[in-house]
Amino acid sequence: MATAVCLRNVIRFKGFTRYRVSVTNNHAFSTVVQRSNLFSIITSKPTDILGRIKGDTEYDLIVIGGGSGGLACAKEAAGLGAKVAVLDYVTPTPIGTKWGLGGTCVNVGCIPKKLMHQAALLGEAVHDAQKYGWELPEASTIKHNWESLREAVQNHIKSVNWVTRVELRDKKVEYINGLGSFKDPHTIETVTKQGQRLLTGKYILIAVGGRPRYPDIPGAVEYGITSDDIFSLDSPPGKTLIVGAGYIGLECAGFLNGLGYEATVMVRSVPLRGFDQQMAGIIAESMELKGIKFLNKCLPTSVKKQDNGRLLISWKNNQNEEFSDVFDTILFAIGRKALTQELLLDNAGVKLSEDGDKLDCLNEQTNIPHIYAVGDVLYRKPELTPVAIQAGKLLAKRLFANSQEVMDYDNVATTIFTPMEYGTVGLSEEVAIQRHGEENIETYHAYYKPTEFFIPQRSIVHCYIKVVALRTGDQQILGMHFVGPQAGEVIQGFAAAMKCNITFKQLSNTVGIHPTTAEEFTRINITKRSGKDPNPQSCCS
Ligand code: FAD
Ligand code: NA7
Repeated sequence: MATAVCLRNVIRFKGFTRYRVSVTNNHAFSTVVQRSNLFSIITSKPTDILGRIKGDTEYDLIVIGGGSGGLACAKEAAGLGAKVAVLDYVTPTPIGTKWGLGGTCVNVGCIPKKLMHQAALLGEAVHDAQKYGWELPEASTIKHNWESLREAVQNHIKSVNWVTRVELRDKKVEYINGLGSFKDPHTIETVTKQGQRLLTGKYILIAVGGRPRYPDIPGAVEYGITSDDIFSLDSPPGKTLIVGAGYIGLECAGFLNGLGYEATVMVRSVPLRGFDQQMAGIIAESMELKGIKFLNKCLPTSVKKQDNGRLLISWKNNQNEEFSDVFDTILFAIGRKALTQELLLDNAGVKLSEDGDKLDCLNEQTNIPHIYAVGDVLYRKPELTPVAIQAGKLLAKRLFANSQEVMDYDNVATTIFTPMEYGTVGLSEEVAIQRHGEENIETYHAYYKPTEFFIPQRSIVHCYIKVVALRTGDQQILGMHFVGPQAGEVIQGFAAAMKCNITFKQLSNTVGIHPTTAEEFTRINITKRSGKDPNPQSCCS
């Protein structure tokens, strides 16, 4: 007797094709066949109430989180023939900001940040342009329009959201707009507009990233905003207090000031703690010179809304002295928490890192062997988009293409897009000294003047580079640091050289490209130890 069957899904994997067919009598035939031998049915298993094969899984991979890491892994895995579902859901911020598919980087991180930074740089360039002969209206009459910038940035983001969805569809990755949590180690529960869904996966990837934290002080959540809100703010931010002097705090302060808003940074300890502190000092100094104020060693104590709508912020310094001032916007950039709480990890037996909300993994594997994690949710790994992407892709290859390659988290380059940008790869000078001893470290340094600064007579005090190397042999380079224009573009190539263990001898033997700022690394020759003046003698010496 012929039985009517419904082809539920098809998985191509390593030369085999698996056809899963369901029949009406609560049984399913899971067939694993060589492509040439289509219907040789090997097993017949009972199904559960949802029609899933008991003991089997619907998806090869379920990814929770459609950001940089999750999407990279999902697309790579699908390309290798795996059946993949991606869940992505954005909980609105306290003031109601929400966004589309793609995660932090695209919507409220790297991309809008870089665009706003560029807008700020253009403001400076307008002034330079006059010196280069452009006949423009009187500089003081040139105004920036926040609404136009916000609209341009948001339009770009929406186009990226759209392209991301199309890409997933093309690659046959199922996108589910729902918040995912564990029901058991192989089952993810989610609620979508269509109702509750249970999905089972052979492998599960946690790629939920993080969200900004708020301090535990009165008024912070009610009246404060974070980087999640700033890029889509309806009205201009006005006079802004940025609490936090990390990567994000300094970048936000930089572009707000560049766009013409009064910006003040409240620093708890030191700016850019964890980065090379000499370079961090140079960045902070250059920002101060541009008019950004710093409130050092201070902590906010409360935020109150006045009748006129402005915000009264109170704070204390490390002497316990109290201060207050009125701002239009208060932006908290005090770090980020990983979004692990909503995952109900206990249901899967996944353990969190010792100090709270992150996942301490070895090669992205959690304590439950089939559950993995990539991106910002990882404990003590760089919180950067390319890191999440690379780890996600390599993981997919290990799971579905027999690859052995693991992610190398060392010597990851990054750039802080402050007005004077800071690009860095490898060790800070202090960590190099800590690890190898001061007597074994040679630090080369130089101030330089970019050619394009000559005509507008821009100051060079903050264009500075530093190379930290071992002292012995050909002097292996341990860290490279660059403050100046286009720092990311400059440091990227040197990051590749660092991966190849570049030595100071090789760097010095590299012929520069003239006239560029990157060539300064090939000309550097003054050691700190020598005490010689690191200021530039001439442009071409
Ligand atoms: P995310 O991109 O955050 O994606 C996680 C996704 O999962 C989100 O969409 C989230 O809503 C969703 N999600 C969470 N929980 C669930 C759940 N339970 N169910 C379903 N979905 C869920 N990095 C750089 O390399 N360069 C930069 O210049 C840079 N600038 C930055 C500027 C700012 C202001 C910020 C905030 C970050 C910046 N970063 C930058 C960091 C970068 O954005 C992150 O490292 C990167 O986005 C991390 O990717 P991810 O995949 O781990 O998580
Ligand atoms: P960071 O780099 O952790 O910086 C957080 C900053 O906020 C830092 O200056 C902290 O000072 C400060 N901070 C932390 N808690 C408080 C409280 N409670 N009050 C006041 N100030 C505080 O986080 P970011 O959000 O800037 O960047 C996170 C990542 O995103 C970054 O690594 C990039 O990769 C992208 P501290 O130095 O701890 O004294």
